[in-house]
Amino acid sequence: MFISFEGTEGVGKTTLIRKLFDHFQQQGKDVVLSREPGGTPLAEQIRSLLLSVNHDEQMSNDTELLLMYAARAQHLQNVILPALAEGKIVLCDRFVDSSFAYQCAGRGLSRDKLQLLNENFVVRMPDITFWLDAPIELGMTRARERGALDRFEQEKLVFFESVRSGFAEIHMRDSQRMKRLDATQTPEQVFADAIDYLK
Ligand code: Z5A
Repeated sequence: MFISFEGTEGVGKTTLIRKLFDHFQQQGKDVVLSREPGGTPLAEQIRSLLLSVNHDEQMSNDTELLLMYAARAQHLQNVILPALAEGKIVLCDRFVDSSFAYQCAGRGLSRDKLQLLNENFVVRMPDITFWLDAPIELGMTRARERGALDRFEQEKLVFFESVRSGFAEIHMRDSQRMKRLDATQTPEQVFADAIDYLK
């Protein structure tokens, strides 16, 4: 089973994934925890490029999209597909829906570009996607207590509102795969809702 976790910053994806990871391990299941962008040494280097604010020039939106997919190709081929082939459960912090929400809905890139990449490079979609949804300000407050902001976190509220609408759009057209979780609840309640759904 391949499960991805989506949402705007600070909504509690990492917190939920850790709880589910422990839950599956306690059940004696073989489970792999990973994230995007990243998940392999090379893809983690691409992640650093993407999140770093210290560039001498502004990163273009196309470059951002292609770097996301370069990292994804590496991650899919080297981690996700082999783990699934071995019958493991894969829990992935963000996947293709983030590209639609951030690069298309957020940055304004065309859907055709994304579709081209998905058709050619995304050979496996998640079986289930949990969309953790909460008002932007709530997630921002939670995340920003951590200190230094990365290149995405420096974006304005209006950008994240567009990203959130992007996730809502995916949820509307693919509600079979994407399950919305109310991320304003406590971590325990969010976890309980996810488990209920998985059952
Ligand atoms: N990105 C993209 O543009 N296109 C793509 O295709 C992909 C990614 C794959 C990095 O992602 C950036 O990459 C991301 C989009 C872009 N940028 N943004 N924004 P990331 O996943 O590494 O970054 P993030 O979304 O900012 O992660 P995050 O801030 O770590 O959020 P989180 O994992 O959802 O939250 P958390 O770490 O679990 O929780 C944050 C804090 O809130 C923490 O102190 C928790 O203890 C607390 N928390 C968590 N849940 C709760 C609840 N329920 N109640 C109260 N407090 C809570």
